[in-house]
Amino acid sequence: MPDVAVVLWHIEVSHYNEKARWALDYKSVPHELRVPMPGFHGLTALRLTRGKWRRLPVIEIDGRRIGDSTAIIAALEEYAPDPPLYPARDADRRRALALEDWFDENLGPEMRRYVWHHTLPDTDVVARTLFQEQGTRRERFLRATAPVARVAVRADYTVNAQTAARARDRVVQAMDKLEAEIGESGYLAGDRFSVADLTAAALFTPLVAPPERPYAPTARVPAVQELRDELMARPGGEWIERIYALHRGAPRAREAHVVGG
Ligand SMILES: N[C@@H](CCC(=O)N[C@@H](CS)C(=O)NCC(=O)O)C(=O)O
Repeated sequence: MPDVAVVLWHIEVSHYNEKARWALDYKSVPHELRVPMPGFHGLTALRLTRGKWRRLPVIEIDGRRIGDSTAIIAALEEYAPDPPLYPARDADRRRALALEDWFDENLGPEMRRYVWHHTLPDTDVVARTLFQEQGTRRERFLRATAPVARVAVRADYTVNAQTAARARDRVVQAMDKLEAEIGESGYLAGDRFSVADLTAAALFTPLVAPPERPYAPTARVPAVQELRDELMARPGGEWIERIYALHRGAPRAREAHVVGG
């Protein structure tokens, strides 16, 4: 058992993992972050959740293990209710949860498809996307397994030229949706920051990359840079930067890298 009440197993660059990290930091919950070796993410999640869930993030709260960023935020909302991420008014809460779900289902997988399709052929950029620190054991492991990992990632997330082209359109459509949904208050649901704003902003990263976003890649391939520039120049890109500047807060975690989960 870990020696802190809350542990998050995560993937640094991942946008779904950023959702969970942001919620923990926003609520000022002291926690520990653990990182499996590349290639062991799924096995770690399966081991932690006794075969129920094969993705990260997975959180441990007082001995309970929960997978999926949406379920993690729901659990944190009970564990540390203040400040809330769910709006108080019923109608606003329903809207916030529906928008969280929409961006989870429609933006998250398409963003990942586009970025991996263009980045996977360049192992140097993959390493600088996944890791802040170069020359580590993790990086050597990644480089040694890159040819197999490329095939596995493409199969796992259905990444190919056709799905990537469609993914680009869908990411742009998600930005259209974001811009259409921002209310007069400047927020997506009600008149204050909520899980809807956190989700939309987090899932556009690290492509749209505000300085407050932890674990931003240190290199990008041209196709990724081009979409990033296009999105950042839009009102929705400015909104994401503003939301990060106003609400991201400083990381509250103790880091503990683990090998093989
Ligand atoms: N809907 C899930 C998606 C989580 C997810 O897709 N995680 C990916 C990273 S973006 C993952 O764990 N990939 C590694 C693997 O499956 O081995 C959530 O919101 O947490």
